[in-house]
Amino acid sequence: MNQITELVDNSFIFTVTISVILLVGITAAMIYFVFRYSEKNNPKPDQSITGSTTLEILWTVVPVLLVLAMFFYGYEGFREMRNIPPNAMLVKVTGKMWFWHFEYENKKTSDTVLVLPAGKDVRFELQSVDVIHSFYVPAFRVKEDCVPGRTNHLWFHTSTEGVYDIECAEYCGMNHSYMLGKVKILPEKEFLEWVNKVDTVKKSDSVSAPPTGNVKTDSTNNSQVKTDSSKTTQVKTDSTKSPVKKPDSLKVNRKDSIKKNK
Ligand SMILES: [Cu+2]
Repeated sequence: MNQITELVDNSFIFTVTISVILLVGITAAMIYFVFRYSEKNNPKPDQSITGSTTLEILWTVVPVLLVLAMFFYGYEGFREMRNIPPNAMLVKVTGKMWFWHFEYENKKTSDTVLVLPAGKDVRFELQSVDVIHSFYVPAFRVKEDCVPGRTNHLWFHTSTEGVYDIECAEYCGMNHSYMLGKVKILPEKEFLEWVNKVDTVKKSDSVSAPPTGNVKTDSTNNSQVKTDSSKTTQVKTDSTKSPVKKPDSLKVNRKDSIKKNK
């Protein structure tokens, strides 16, 4: 169950429902009044209504209650987003003009594609090396700025396997609109194979030190995930024998994007 998604959706549906009811109600009342109290129908204005304390109280109290209810639902979601589970696995996210760089706890790195295990809590430390970016994963209803010189935090629960979009939600220069990425959620076993595999492909513009030690996805569940040194032999050094397909096919070709942009 993804609590954040549910809370954000509830808050959104609640606010939109109230807004639609008010929009329809106010528009209908306006149209009715235009005809009912037109000069043509009422040549002599009715002076009998001078004020109504009941109405004054009503149209003050009702909107205040509605706004408080919207705040309450919004706050519920916000509180959940700030309440990072202590056992969550860590991924460092760096925004860079114009791509996303991810670093796992064992120093494994990945550009553009964020690979995660299914059914886990993952927390992110967000940073930027140049300008303000905003790490946005619509499927999980989370968005947080990456600000140079400070670290922001974010977390979500990776419910089911699949591929989801990552976007930059803060205008950050010429290729902002191409600053896209993917979250690729794999079964835990496949994820561990991927994350503990040594990168042999050197990337020119990123830090690509080989992984050091195995990543654990849950400090309480040790059934599959091990952190003890006896298992470090699992770290693969032979890239030719890897059964796991590198997720490079998902990479956004930035050069192509730039060309298309011209
Ligand atoms: Cu950006």
